Amino acid sequence: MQITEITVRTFRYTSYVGRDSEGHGHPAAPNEALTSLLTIGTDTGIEGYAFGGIAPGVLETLVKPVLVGQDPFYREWIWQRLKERQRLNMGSLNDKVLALVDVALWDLAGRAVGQPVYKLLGAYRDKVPAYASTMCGDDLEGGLDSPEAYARFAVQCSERGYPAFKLHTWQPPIPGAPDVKRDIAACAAVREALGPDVPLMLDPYHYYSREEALYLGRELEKLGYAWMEEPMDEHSMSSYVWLAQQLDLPICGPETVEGKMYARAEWIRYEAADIVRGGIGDLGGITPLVKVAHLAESFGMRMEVHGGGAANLHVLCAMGIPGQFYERGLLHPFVDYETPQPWLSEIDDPMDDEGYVHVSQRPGLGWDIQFDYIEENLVSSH
Ligand code: XYH
Ligand code: MG
Repeated sequence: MQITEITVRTFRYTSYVGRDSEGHGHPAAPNEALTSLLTIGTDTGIEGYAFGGIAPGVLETLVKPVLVGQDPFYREWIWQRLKERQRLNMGSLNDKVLALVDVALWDLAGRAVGQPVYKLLGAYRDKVPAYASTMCGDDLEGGLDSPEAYARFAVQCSERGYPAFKLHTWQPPIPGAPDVKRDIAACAAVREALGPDVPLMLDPYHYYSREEALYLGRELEKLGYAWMEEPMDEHSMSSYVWLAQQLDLPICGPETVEGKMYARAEWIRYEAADIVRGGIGDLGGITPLVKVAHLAESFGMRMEVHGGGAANLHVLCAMGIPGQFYERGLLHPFVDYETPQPWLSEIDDPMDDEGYVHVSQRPGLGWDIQFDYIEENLVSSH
């Protein structure tokens, strides 16, 4: 089998989410948005898919020269070649591009052999407990505009079946943010509402000072929280070493710092975090995410995968480390999370009443793609 073509189709859809000036998502009036489908085609007619786009220049000059003509089952070889090309092309060949290519190659492999990806990785389970991961706080009446609003939404999520809950609290440009005392007020309200035994986590403003992060950590210890993630700039690993040394509360990270599995090896080596973190978008695909899972396991550490979606879910179903959650979200009282996007027949992460997300048994990553919708709403292709 040989890779013969790689295409990107960009198409329109109606979104109910808007982005603030910092890029955080919030509920919004219906608005036209664009997304893309990457397709890797082969000489056998079998294709692999990933949702996202690669700019034409990057695709032509940096991606196709590595992939076209290659056996698509040589995923490790392809991933290593693309990673090496990043050194002088990081502005364009970023980890998100590597992730798209790698995910599409894993999807292709599953479709070729008629198996879901988690079984190609070495299945461990078919379902994963989820936590409700909120959108960042806002100033919308009835939204996530107060500690009481978070508490109300936490109860709603608990009644839906979620066994755990993570707050993303208020971030700039929301007025009054960032504010550690307001963050803790929201965390305390949620603990009060859900009782003492529900696993709760905080993911606050990502640029607090050491002192502010320490204050948050000590208050979360009093509230019995399960972990805190990314309270400071993750480029300062020494700040996390300092923080982790002073807290019993587990610190979960890194999430967004560059460096793939190498950065996580250094965070583990220097004890900057107690729980390892990363997702396919942060690391550059399924291939490196599995590397990090095995790295964490080798140090007796848990790993909490960043973000939802089919690719992260398939890796979670092939991880032998106990105790991971699936991050389901980002959720909000005003946002309908359960209805699939019009280009898929079902959502990636159906959750039962006990709060378990079930992985698809369809080949590849399980997407039943509605190609008619994509063609009818096509904006461009390259
Ligand atoms: O919107 O800043 C944010 C969140 O941090 C989001 O990017 C991400 O989903 C996350 O942190 N998940 O844990
Ligand atoms: Mg996070």
